[in-house]
Amino acid sequence: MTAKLHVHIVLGASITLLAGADQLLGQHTGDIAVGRSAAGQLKYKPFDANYPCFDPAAGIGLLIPIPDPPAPPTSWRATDPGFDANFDPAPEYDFYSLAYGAAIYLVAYEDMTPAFRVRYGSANIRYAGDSLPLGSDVLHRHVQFIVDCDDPAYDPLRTLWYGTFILDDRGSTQYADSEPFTIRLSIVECVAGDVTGDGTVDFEDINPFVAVMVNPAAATVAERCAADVDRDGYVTFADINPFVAILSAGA
Ligand SMILES: [Ca+2]
Ligand SMILES: [Ca+2]
Repeated sequence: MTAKLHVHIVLGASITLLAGADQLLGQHTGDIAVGRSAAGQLKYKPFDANYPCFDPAAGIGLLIPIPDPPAPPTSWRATDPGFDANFDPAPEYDFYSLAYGAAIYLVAYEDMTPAFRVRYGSANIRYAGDSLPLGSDVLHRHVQFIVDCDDPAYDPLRTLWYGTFILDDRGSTQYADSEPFTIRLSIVECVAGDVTGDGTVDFEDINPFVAVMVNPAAATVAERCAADVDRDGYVTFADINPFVAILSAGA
């Protein structure tokens, strides 16, 4: 009864927000294409179906469990997406290759989600301002994205971790910093809103969605992932409007 009441309130109140919610459905592979604008600001290339690359605005990376024997896993890790400056220029996206002399760093724009870090060699990114080197104008580097299950701040109810970064040129080319961008990684693949897991988002997903929101601990990882429609890692009231937006779009 409570669940049904919630949904009626939501459907009556608002079918708004997040016009781009369906963008977050994509689970892209490939590397992040690193380049610059014509004006000399570092940037990544958006996803292009003809020349696929990983677009942080639309893609979600996949973490895999690393079990230190005996199980359960003590960390989740990914080495994809990597960073690659060797993509072709794409003037239609104002995307151009880096020039000789560039020295590109990945810098945390804000603190990363708890228990999450990025590592390359001995360099770690956890907090705002932390950085690690990506390389030169022809860089192609796969850093490690790590979620530490032994960290006291690790929350097993979370299905997705993220960090917001900028690209910083410390070389002679002196390109301007990129705009901040967020890289998201999930421990499970799912279609946002498809809580029943049958491949479509429809009214049959409403009651399961509400059930996950009311008691996320009782749901499976796949159900929590699907119900986390705004992809911030948790199932909360903030997921209601984006969920309704997907339902409406499919209706
Ligand atoms: Ca479904
Ligand atoms: Ca959420």
